[in-house]
Amino acid sequence: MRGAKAGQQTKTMQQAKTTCPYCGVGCGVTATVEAGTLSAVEGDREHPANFGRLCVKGSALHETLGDQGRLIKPRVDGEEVSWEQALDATAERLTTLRNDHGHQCMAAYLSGQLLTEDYYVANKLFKGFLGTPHLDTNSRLCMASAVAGYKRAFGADAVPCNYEDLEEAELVVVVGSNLAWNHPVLYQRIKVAKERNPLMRVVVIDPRVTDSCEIADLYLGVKPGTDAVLFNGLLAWMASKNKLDTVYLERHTRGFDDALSAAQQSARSVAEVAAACEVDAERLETFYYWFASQLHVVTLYSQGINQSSSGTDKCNAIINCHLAGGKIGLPGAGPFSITGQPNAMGGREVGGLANQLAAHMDYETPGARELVSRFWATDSLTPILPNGPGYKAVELFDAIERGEIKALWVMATNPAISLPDAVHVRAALEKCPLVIVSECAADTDLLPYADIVLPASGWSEKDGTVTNSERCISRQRGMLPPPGEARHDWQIICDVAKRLGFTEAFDYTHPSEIFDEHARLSGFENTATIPRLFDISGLVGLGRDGYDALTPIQWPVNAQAPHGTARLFENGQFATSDGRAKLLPITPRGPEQALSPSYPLRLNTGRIRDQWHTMTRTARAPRLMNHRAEPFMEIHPEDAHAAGVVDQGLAVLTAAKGEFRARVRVSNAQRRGEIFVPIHWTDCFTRLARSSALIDSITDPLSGQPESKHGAVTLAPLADDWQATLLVADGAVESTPWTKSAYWTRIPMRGLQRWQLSDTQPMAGWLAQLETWLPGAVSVVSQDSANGRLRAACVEDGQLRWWLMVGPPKELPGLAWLQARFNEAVLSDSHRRRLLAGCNDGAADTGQVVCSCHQVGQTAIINAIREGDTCVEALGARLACGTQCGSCIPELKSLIETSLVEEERPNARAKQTPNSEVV
Ligand SMILES: Nc1nc2c(c(=O)[nH]1)N[C@H]1C(S)=C(S)[C@@H](COP(=O)(O)OP(=O)(O)OC[C@H]3O[C@@H](n4cnc5c(=O)[nH]c(N)nc54)[C@H](O)[C@@H]3O)O[C@H]1N2
Ligand SMILES: Nc1nc2c(c(=O)[nH]1)N[C@H]1C(S)=C(S)[C@@H](COP(=O)(O)OP(=O)(O)OC[C@H]3O[C@@H](n4cnc5c(=O)[nH]c(N)nc54)[C@H](O)[C@@H]3O)O[C@H]1N2
Ligand code: SF4
Ligand SMILES: [Mo]
Repeated sequence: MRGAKAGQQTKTMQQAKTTCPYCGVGCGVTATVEAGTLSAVEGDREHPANFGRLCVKGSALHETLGDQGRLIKPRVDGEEVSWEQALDATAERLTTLRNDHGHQCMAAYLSGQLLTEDYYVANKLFKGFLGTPHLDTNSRLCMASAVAGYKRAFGADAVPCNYEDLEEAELVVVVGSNLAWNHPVLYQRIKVAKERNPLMRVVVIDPRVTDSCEIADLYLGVKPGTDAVLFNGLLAWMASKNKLDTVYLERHTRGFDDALSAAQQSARSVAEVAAACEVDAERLETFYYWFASQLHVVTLYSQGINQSSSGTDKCNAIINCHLAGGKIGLPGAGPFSITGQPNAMGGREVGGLANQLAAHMDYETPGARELVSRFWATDSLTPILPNGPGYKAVELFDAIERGEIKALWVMATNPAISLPDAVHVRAALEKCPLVIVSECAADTDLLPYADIVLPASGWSEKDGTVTNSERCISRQRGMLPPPGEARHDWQIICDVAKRLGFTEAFDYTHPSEIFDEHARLSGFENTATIPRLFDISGLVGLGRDGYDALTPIQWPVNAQAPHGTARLFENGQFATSDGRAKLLPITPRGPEQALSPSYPLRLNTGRIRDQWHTMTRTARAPRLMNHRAEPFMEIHPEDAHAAGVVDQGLAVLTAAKGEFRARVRVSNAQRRGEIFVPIHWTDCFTRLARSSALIDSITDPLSGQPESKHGAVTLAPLADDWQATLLVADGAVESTPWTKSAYWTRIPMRGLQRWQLSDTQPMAGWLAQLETWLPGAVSVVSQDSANGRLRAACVEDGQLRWWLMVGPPKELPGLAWLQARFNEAVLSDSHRRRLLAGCNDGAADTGQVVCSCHQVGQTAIINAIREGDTCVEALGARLACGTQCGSCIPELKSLIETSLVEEERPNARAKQTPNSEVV
């Protein structure tokens, strides 16, 4: 077993410390391996990101593993081939295209989910040795505006703060982030800090009332896209109330006068800002007062700020306020961009964005190209390195569409889903002469476009490092062998590089050697001529043992800071040429995707608590499917009413270029005129519920980040003649003809798949239809034709093969009982008799799962509340909900409040959270 050094070992059980592969919090995980499987995970108590905590996704990691559903063999043109053949084909086709069309016809599209070592060699191969600048990453969709904002203000892509700052702050401003769902462990840390320090305040700024509002002292439900006005307003207010840190401004910054005058122009008074942002003026001024009167303020921001056509400006509007108040470079203070992916930061460090070169150097810095070329020894190549930046993600796919880019290698991301205007992206992929895809999962929306498919190892198999949101480098450790013939990404890249003739430069035998080179480059000629903040030269020469034993450490790590650096800019010195931070004049701009009479509703897209991106991993843990089982759209009651759609009914959103079908959730958490949809569902799981099909490919002119939060759509009911739920045992059928229905979604469960179906066409005869859909005779059936209801099931050789209910899903029994029957070797007679009822006599449906850790449903919780358990602790004592990872606590509180309010006012439906009315 590799990498198990950092843990205790017994004969049959081994433990290793590794890092969670999901969000940018970067929690330490202690994994237990028994008899060749990873049997359990727990939070690493010593890891500085989480000190033992894990969220629901992290704590289900071991349930997402296993060989099933994994890519295990390379493929070329649809045929399974040996690695030799696949690698030869990759190298030969790249060489032919390069000979015919030049270096710049080749491109790579990488991901913040690669390890730093994978990233480093990919960047080195494409920019260094293939001489093409067109290597970009999905971090473009995620962090590009934050990067550009930091670079403009500080002269480097450097996150000033750390997680302790969130605990030490007197005020935490959470803007454009649903921390409770997307960075749950950080959220928990802030919550605990707030309990310890009653003076600490939290402000949440988000158009939606999210679960993060649970800890909010003040909530500002802004009009989408108005954050720059709001922060310009703050700067102008601070100036007018003499709340500036004039000494700090004078000593450590420049650009203040211009920034202030731009702010004053766009934000003439609190009333004007409040009107523009559609928030209550008094509450807005309360926020301004709190911000201005505290020194220890952290503003934490994420995709509600970044994913905008003016995202960079929004970042700088926030940073301006911190600089103007001197709220930076101190414990508990600073503008803190929280990264999304586990290694978004590592990608930025190696230079994975198309406008970067390597190791925090870009093309604009005089001498940087030559420096990198010297280090990589590419001086004999032509060109020694590309001359200037390459295409950013959206531009890259435009260039493919134009026929300019002929070869694309995609690693660990799914542009067919996550890039805006998915239809256009798919057309480009279709056209591209050579698409190479390195991937772990056997079934994704991208794989059908691949000419060459390369099976990659995944989490728990691969070895390397990742950097989290607070610049902390941690090890991911390989504990299991990759399934089938899957190989590590770095190996695949190096094997191709060697076939292309670059043997010496890619002759690594272990990721520790790549890390060593990366660390050396960061320190290489890192002097006054081309100084870089990103310097981990202190980690050079670890050797394999030192690398395997590496404990979490924050960069810079060098001679001056051998133990790492907790906080940047403490001395007021920035990475600009004059050492001063820059304030920028910001002229706010609204979303570019315009609303119109045809598309009058604002579309917001984002994440849900228990799923990760395109669900290739989280959907493998059935319990993570229960919190939100189907694709949905969240709609304000009045918009639902106006469009004639009902809660739990089906509806369709249409945008200029795409369509989205999903179940309706009517919710007061939404503002009027705005709809929220999740980003997670793909064609592998549902019909037409890809959020990116509704988003136009409009980007921020500076960062190239798409405006994914601000689409324009129209809403209509999805007519249905019937609705049905079909449960099918895994392996029971070879084809799924019911996917011709107008609506279908597949929900993986343990040992079976659940399908929710609906169609506009009447079903002539269900029993006849079943014969064409499913093999095996119907074993039990009950029919109520007058009401269009039917239940049927098939038992073969004592095993339950499928189960069907025609009728609205709200009539479904709790599915846990049925799931257990599907997993029974031989069905007993008494169970067989109850099949159609779908439950044990008297066993009640526990409702939609709220607590994923303990699988506690909403109905059970509401019943307990009605019986007097009216606090989270009491519910936990009775049902165990909320007692493990704590992610469901906001929802529990909300259920308590709603149930109590409903008891007082039977028709009240408003979601109540502290201070959370939409203002
Ligand atoms: N469970 C889960 N966690 C994840 C992920 C996941 O897939 N699932 N993905 C990870 C990744 S890669 C990322 S990038 C992060 C993202 O983390 P977040 O940024 O927290 O995620 P989102 O849900 O995309 O959007 C955040 C919030 O921005 C709000 N918003 C939309 N428009 C505006 C606006 O104009 N102004 C303001 N102030 N707010 C607005 C949305 O309503 C939403 O609540 O999450 C990471 N963590
Ligand atoms: N509308 C809309 N679109 C968005 C967003 C939004 O908020 N709204 N958010 C954007 C953001 S912030 C992000 S980060 C992106 C995320 O979007 P993507 O990056 O496209 O989504 P993932 O599902 O994370 O894709 C990762 C793929 O890599 C595979 N994989 C996992 N580990 C490995 C590995 O080690 N090696 C290899 N080779 N493959 C691996 C997984 O199986 C999966 O198929 O979506 C962006 N798109
Ligand atoms: S908070 Fe993020 S890093 Fe931590 S366990 Fe959850 S998903 Fe993993
Ligand atoms: Mo992201």
